[in-house]
Amino acid sequence: MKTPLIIIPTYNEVENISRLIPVLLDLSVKPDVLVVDDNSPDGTGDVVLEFESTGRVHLLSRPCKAGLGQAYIAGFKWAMDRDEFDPIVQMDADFSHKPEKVVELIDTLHECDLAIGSRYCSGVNVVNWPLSRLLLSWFANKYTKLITGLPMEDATGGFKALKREALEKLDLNNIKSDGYSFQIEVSYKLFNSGCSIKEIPIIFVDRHAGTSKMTKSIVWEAVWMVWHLRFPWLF
Ligand SMILES: Nc1nc2c(ncn2[C@@H]2O[C@H](COP(=O)(O)OP(=O)(O)OP(=O)(O)O)[C@@H](O)[C@H]2O)c(=O)[nH]1
Ligand SMILES: [Mg+2]
Repeated sequence: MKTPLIIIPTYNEVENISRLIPVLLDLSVKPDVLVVDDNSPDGTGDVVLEFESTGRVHLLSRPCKAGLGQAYIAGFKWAMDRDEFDPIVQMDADFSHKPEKVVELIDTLHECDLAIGSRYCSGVNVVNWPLSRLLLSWFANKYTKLITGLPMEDATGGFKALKREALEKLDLNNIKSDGYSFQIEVSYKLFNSGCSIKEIPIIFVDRHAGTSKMTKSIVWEAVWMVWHLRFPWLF
C-alpha cells in the first residue's frame, strides 16, 4: 500500500497553511503533504518547515513567484521521483477545498483514473463568491466544455486526485500553462491519453484568509489555451 501525497501550491498563505496541515495529517488515509512555495514574503515556507519533523510534510521551495501551473509541475516531478507515493492529490491552501473531502476523492479512484471535486456537477455549489466571480467561473467552464469537448462540468477547479499511473502518462515538460488553465490542460491531456474521469460534488467556499492571486492575464491565458488544446496546429 503506497502513501497518498497531497500537493499544495502556496503564495502568501501563512495563516491558512498553519491551520490546514494538521487537519490533513489527521485524515484517515494518512497522507504526506508537499507544499510548493514560491518564496512567499509572508514566511509560509518557514511555517511548513516547522512540520518537517513529523516526517510527513515536505517543502519544495522555489526562488520566486512563477505561477500555479509551474508550481504543480515541480510538485508532480518531485512525486514521480519518489516511488512510495500514490495517489497524488491537488488542493488549494485557502480552505476553499474542504480537507475532509480528500478521503472521498481518493476513494473515487476505485472507479476512475482522475477524480475531480466539482462545483458544478450538481447545480452550483459555490459559497460567498461575488456574482461576477461566479459568472466568470461558470461561463469559463461552459466555454471550456464547448471548445475542448471535455466531458466535465468543472474543468478549471483545482481539487483533484490522480492515480500515479495516470500522472506517468503526462509529458510534464510539455505543459504550456502557467496559471489556472493548467487545470484544463492537465485534464484534457489525461482524457486524451485514455484516462477515465469522474466528478464528485463539492461545496466550494471562498477563502477566509489571505488574498486572491487571480489576474486578468490568468483569465486570458485560459481563453486562448482551450483553442490551442483543441486545435494545436492553429497557433
Ligand atoms: N507556488 C505558487 N502557488 C500559487 C501561485 N498562484 C497561486 N498559488 C496558490 O494556488 C492556490 C490557488 O490560488 P488562489 O489564489 O486561491 O486562487 P483562486 O482560488 O482561484 O482565487 P481566490 O480563492 O479568490 O484567491 C492557493 O493555494 C495559492 O496560494 C503561484 O504563482 N505560485
Ligand atoms: Mg482560492
